[in-house]
Amino acid sequence: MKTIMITGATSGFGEATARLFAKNGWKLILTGRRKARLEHLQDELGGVSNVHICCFDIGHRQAVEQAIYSLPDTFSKIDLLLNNAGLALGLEPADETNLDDWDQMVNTNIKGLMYCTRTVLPIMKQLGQGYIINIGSVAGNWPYPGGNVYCASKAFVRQFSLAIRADLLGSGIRVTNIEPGNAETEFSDVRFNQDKQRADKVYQNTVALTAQDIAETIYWLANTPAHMNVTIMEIMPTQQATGPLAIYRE
Ligand code: NDP
Ligand code: 8X3
Repeated sequence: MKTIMITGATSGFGEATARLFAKNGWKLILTGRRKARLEHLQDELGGVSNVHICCFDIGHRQAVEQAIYSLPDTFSKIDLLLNNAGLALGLEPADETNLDDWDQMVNTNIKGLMYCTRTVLPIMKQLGQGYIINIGSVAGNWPYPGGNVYCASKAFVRQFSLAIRADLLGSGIRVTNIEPGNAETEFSDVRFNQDKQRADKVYQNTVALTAQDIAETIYWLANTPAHMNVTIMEIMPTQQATGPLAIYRE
């Protein structure tokens, strides 16, 4: 029985992935800050023998280490780490943004992902195999107004994924960066501080990706042969594309 550790399993991509992998017989380590949601998922997806939950803020290094070092024996062999927890806060131009929001995006999207990776890698190295799937974003490739630190944090995720692959050559450990475009989850509720009307507009009159689309992609990747590494995977809705470069005119 294989084990997947999913950061940010309480909603969106992480929750859909937890459901899909549970359905296919995997054991789950689920993390997030919302304890009630984690407990609900544990009950629903197989109870304590199949689902281990860890409630912590991923930006706190000691909390990450404590959670991983204290895994029960039956969950300690992690086959797949899904570094998914992340968020965007605000869409203001760089000179107007809230520095606390910038700190939180860096702490979660960059530092949290670093801490989980660094803590889990020795386990995989010892096993001589493993798979790290990072959730980047199109925002890491295609900057947009108001994206500032969010875009930069996802560019970090892309380059970090590529760089650790270089370190891991010969280890049997695979690394993929998935870069989704517009997907309907709680992402925009969080970005716009629970302003539902503003969040809903992001998905109005278009067909966005779903959390299930991304979960199925992750499941497909997990089942590719061990000799094959999909390095980068950018996925947009059909109804999304890049725009032209902007020109300011007097
Ligand atoms: P959701 O808001 O639905 O899910 C985000 C998850 O991250 C939640 O489970 C949340 O759990 C967790 N999380 C956020 N901050 C922390 C923290 N400090 N500590 C621990 N967990 C945290 O959004 P998505 O499912 O859409 O987002 C998942 C990932 O996908 C993110 O990295 C996002 O940047 C990325 N992404 C999203 C896209 C989209 O359009 N939706 C497109 C491209 C990438 P909790 O609140 O319980 O802590
Ligand atoms: C989420 C997609 O375009 O809103 O990463 O930044 S976008």
